[in-house]
Amino acid sequence: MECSKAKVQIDTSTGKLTGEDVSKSTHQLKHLQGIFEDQAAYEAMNPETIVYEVEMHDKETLGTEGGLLFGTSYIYPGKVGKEYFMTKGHFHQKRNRAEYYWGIQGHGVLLFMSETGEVTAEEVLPGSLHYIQGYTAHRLVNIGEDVLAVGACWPSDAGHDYADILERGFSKKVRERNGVPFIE
Ligand code: PAN
Ligand code: ZN
Repeated sequence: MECSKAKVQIDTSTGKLTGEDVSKSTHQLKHLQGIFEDQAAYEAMNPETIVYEVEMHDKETLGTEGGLLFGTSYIYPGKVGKEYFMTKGHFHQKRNRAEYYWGIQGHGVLLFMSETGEVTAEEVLPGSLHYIQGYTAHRLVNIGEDVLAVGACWPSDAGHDYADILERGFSKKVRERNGVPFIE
């Protein structure tokens, strides 16, 4: 029997995905209107600045029940005012869908928020594993000096609901205070 080579490769030290059905999305400051609290600092920055990128192995069509999606997110180091660069954050559209995250490179914080607004946080480091239960919004924040690379695997029918977070935000922010990150 022939044994074929895998169609996709992951560089386990960086999270980089290459091969078939790999796509990439880039999130610049101009796409993140309303996400950071300091509007004046936001407007003073170059709108082309890349805040984060997501590489995805999307073999399954979005919305396929029973399938999985796999991705690596890269959040770059930086701040808007006192607030560290972060992802938009979302609930899954199908609220009960869970997800795994794991730290690959860099230093970050993963914020979890319940539907009633309670926030908890876990430190993201190379080798940390994070289980995101259903009904829980999630956001990655880079509190380090280098890129934060985080792996993820989630159901292909989970979907992303950004509207809820855009409207009410996360009830806790990750800001720099006296040179150190603070969750408040
Ligand atoms: C991740 C996120 C990724 C980007 O793949 O989609 O980190 O964050 P936002 O989607 O909040 O912009 C995931 O949680 N997928 O479900
Ligand atoms: Zn998710």
